[in-house]
Amino acid sequence: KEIALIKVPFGLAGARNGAELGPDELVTAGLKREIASLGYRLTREVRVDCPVQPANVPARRLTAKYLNEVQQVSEKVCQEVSSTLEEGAFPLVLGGDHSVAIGTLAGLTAHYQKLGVIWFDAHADLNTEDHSLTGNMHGMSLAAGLGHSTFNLSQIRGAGSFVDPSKLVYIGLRDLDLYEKKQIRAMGIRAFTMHDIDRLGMKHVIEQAIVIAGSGTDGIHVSFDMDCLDPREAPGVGTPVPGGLSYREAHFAMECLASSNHVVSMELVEVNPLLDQNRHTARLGVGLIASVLGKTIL
Ligand code: DIR
Ligand code: MN
Ligand code: MN
Ligand code: MN
Repeated sequence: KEIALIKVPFGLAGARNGAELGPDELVTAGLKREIASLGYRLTREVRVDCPVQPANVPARRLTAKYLNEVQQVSEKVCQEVSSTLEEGAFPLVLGGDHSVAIGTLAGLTAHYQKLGVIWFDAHADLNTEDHSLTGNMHGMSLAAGLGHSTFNLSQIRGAGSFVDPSKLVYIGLRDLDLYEKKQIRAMGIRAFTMHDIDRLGMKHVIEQAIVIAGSGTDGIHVSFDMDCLDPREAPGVGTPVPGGLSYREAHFAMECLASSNHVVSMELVEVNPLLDQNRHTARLGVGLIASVLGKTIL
């Protein structure tokens, strides 16, 4: 059992300052201790060099803010994820805002022909440069992964082919832009919204998600935006939305993923220490990573 820790302190594509502090906060909250106690060997630990806020922010409203910075970071993350997979280790990517997923997906698709993806999020992150209402690229990362935006995986050096929408599953959605709703329907993406979780229960939802993302694929990538959780559980996120996953729903989903043996990589993003209370969100993040890596109650 070998794991690589890829820390990506990048927050320019989020809605608020502070997500760039996420990787260090997760380590402070005990991440490496948890990983070690589960019997993993840390074979690589990198801190991707990320641009920080330039002194002069352009006044004109850009359709995709900090596009060049996102591209730079994506290429570095792609490289680290690729090398990790070549070495046979499990990539654990720590954000940063959710735009870091572009680089993760680039690296994963370089290695895996058929990648399953489970995207835990309150949001769909399907906006493009032309449709985003905010210009924040953390809301565009899956559009880039699917090849639906002008800026997409094909612009990342080293990336493979686009993510297959039929192997993608959402869990936790509850705040979508009109364009994103249309896209989900048009592509026929399996989306388990909070309504579906209320109706079906997390047991059914995660089992279905594992079937969709895990059968006929090379494995499942878990992309975990901490804002999928209810803000009472995880207040330290840039865009909290009421009515999210409970502590146990999230842990149960991670435990089921672990016992499926299909998970080939994970990223956990959007931990914002500046908005957190008593390190609650970071500690929950560490616990959820531990559950994916096989920690059980007994
Ligand atoms: C919104 C919010 N749909 C946007 N997206 C967020 O800015 O595109 N994604 N918060 O995590
Ligand atoms: Mn997200
Ligand atoms: Mn986000
Ligand atoms: Mn989100």
